[in-house]
Amino acid sequence: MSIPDNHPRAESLRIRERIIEGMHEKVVAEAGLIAHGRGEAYDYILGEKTPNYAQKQQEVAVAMLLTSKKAVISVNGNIAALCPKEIVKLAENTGALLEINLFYRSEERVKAITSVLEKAGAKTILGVEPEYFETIEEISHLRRIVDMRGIYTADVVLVPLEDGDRTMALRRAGKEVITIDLNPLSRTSLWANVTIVNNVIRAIPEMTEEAFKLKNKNSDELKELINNFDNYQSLQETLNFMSSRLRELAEGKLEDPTKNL
Ligand code: PTJ
Repeated sequence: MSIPDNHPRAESLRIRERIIEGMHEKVVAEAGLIAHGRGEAYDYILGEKTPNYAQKQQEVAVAMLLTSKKAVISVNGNIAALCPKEIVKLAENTGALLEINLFYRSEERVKAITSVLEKAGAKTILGVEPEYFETIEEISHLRRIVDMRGIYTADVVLVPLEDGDRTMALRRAGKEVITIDLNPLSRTSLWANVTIVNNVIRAIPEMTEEAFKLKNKNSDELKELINNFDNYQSLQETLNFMSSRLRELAEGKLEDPTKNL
C-alpha cells in the first residue's frame, strides 16, 4: 500500500508496511506483527528518538562486540524485514557473524530470510546448513537449533528483538548477551548483560557509527567501558527516563493539536 507523504505518521506506517510485506513473503512470523505493535507503543514513550541513556547502552554493546573472541548477531524475521542492510553493515564493521535463529522456525522462513540477507550483501550466513546444527538443550523450543560455528561456540551474542527464555539459557551457558528491546521490563531485558532500550531501526545504524568511533580505542579502554557498565542500573535509568517523560507530558508539555481548529 502506498502511504501518502503528508500523513502525520507516514514514516511509522512505512515501517509497518515493511513488516506486513515481510509476513506475506514468509520472512516475518505472524506473531512478529504483534511484537512490532508492542514496540511501537513503547517507542511513543521515548518520543521516537534515541535517548542519551540508549547511546551509552549502544556504546557498551559495541565495545563488547569489538572485544569478543567470537561475536554472533542472531537474525529473526522482524530484523530481516526492518533493517537487513543495516544488520549486515553492523556485522561487517564489528567482525560479528550473522546467524538465522527463529522462534517460529520453518525451512520456508529460513530460505526467505537467507534470500533477504543475501540481497542485503551478506556473504556468510550461519544457521542454515543442517550439517552444522547443534542444540542448546536448555532451550525448550526451536530456537535451540544453533550453528556450531556460530552461537554454539560464541562468547558474545546479540539477540535483537527477542523472546525471553533463550537469553536466560544463553546466560546459563556462560555467554554474554546483548539485546535490543523497547520493553525494559521484558525477561530478555532483565536477563541480558547489556540491554539497549531503543528501536532497532535507530539502534542498529547508530551502533555501526559507534563502531567507527570505538575502533580508535585500545582494548583496555574498551574493557573499561564494559566493566563500568551495570545493566540493572542502566534499566533503572531507562525507567526513570520513561516515567519523567510521561510526568512532563502529564504536567503540561502535552501539546493540544486541536487548539487552533
Ligand atoms: O522471527 P521469529 O520466528 O524468531 O519470531 C520473532 C518474534 C519477534 C515474533 C519473537 O521473538 C517474539 O515473539 O518476540 P516477543 O516475545 O514478542 O518479544 C519481542 C520484543 O521486542 C518485545 O518486548 C517488543 O517490545 C520488542 N520490540 C518490538 N519491535 C521492536 C522491539 N524492540 C526494538 N525495536 C523494535 N522495532
